[in-house]
Amino acid sequence: MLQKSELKTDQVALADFDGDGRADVFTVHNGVWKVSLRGTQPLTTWNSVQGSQLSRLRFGDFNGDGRADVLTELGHEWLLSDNGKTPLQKVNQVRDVPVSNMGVGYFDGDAKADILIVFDGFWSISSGGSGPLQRINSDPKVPIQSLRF
Ligand SMILES: [Ca+2]
Ligand SMILES: [Ca+2]
Repeated sequence: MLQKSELKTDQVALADFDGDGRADVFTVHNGVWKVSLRGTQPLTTWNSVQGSQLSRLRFGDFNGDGRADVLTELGHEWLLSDNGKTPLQKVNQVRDVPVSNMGVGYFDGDAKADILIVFDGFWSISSGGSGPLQRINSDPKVPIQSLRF
């Protein structure tokens, strides 16, 4: 049975943190990251990152080990928490790309999640979130909020 919770869907994110192929439920409250495995287990504390907000986090298996990781941006640096459990560490440096312009998907065919950004009318990807930006397309009329992938 799924857990009963007061959380609303915009307060949670879904990603597979334990690598069992099933989605897990992630939420942040006062900088504490909590995960409910499969949505059936109790919410347990996963990590603590002061000041973190769900809207500024991106989820995907960026290092390709089969478990979801958490990526965020701070002061032109992209920071990754391996499996969402380790402290944030710098994996990339990209100027002028706010988290709101960042999406996650599998674009280049390897096992690692990539970051898609829409900036200045161009679509670019960063392979694994750590590679340099590579331009893949341009359509200045499409904001990233209207894309689904
Ligand atoms: Ca899972
Ligand atoms: Ca991973």
